[in-house]
Amino acid sequence: MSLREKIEAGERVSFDEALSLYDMDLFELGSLASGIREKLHGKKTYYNINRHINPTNICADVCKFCAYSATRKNPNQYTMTHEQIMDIVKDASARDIKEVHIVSAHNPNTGLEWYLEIFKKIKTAYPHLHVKALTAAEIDFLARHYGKSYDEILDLMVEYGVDSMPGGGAEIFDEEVRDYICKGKVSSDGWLEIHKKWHERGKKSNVTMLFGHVESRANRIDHMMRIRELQDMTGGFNCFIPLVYQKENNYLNIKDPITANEILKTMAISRIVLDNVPNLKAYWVTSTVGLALVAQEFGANDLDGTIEKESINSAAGAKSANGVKLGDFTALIKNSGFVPVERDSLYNELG
Ligand code: V47
Repeated sequence: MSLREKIEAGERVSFDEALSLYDMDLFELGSLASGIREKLHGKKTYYNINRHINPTNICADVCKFCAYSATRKNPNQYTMTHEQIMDIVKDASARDIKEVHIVSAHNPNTGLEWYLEIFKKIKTAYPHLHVKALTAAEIDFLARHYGKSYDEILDLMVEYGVDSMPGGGAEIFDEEVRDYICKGKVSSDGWLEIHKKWHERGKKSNVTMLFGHVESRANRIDHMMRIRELQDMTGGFNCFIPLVYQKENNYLNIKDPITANEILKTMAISRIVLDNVPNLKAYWVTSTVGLALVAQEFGANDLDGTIEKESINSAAGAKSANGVKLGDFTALIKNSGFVPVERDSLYNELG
């Protein structure tokens, strides 16, 4: 049986087979990934009406790829008050958002309650809003800084109203690359352990991969394999999100940006390898809207959402600072031959 036939038959691919897929013709790979996407989701492309909030950019960590942290190249430090955050939520909820996605830097000065009270205040005032908050990197930081275990922080998150966890902070699991790009941050095992514990509480999360910097193709496949292994155990990942590295204003100094061909191949391969993760998100913020639309032909069935305001990736050069208008978003999906379907944060269809 050829590798193509094996994939078409729905059989699982090995590490070596996955790596060899990079040698396949782009369009052949696209048709294989599309076949899987169609079986799972038909022509539907999901989106979510959401608001990103990044409450502080003061960070105890020093990731080389980050342009957002004020302790790196960004001179404009800020920490929002809860009142400022609630004003943002009030304003956004008037536009019928369904989710707030809250990711902060690792601020050592606010106290643990500052992080947690945000969630309780939002859930008390807007119980219908889904709070997606705290990456495993933040959880690891809070646990270490405040002398708590992962379990204690995760229990507090549940108590204060966090509904699901975003997939940030995964970067690349390979320890050598990780040491180079984000030494000192949550380890790969720590990241996976936190998500495992979250899933064991009956909760869902996402998982990202930051690619297009110093990592090799083998590093990407290794990253996907570690996700697949955990997902076999817990089934708690809703969505895989490959994040394309943005090169401005940071310390990685990558001269050659990754090509569109390599991005689409990586998307398609992830759709094939991650046979147990239901959704593949083309995050338009880092891929550009245009390439995210093309990625629908390479396995992606989710384009995230309107976002409204985005600070982390736009600091590094992405054109996402002001989100995208809902009408434009759905029209673009339709015009590319797919069916836009609004979803909630747990992938239930709305409407
Ligand atoms: O973890 C930081 C990444 C992530 C850069 O779960 C960069 O639904 C590219 O995780 N170039 C935060 N990426 C964003 C994130 C996310 C986004 C959308 C949806 C979800 C979800 C999660 O941004 C960080 C880091 O990997 N990042 N700097 C950069 N220069």
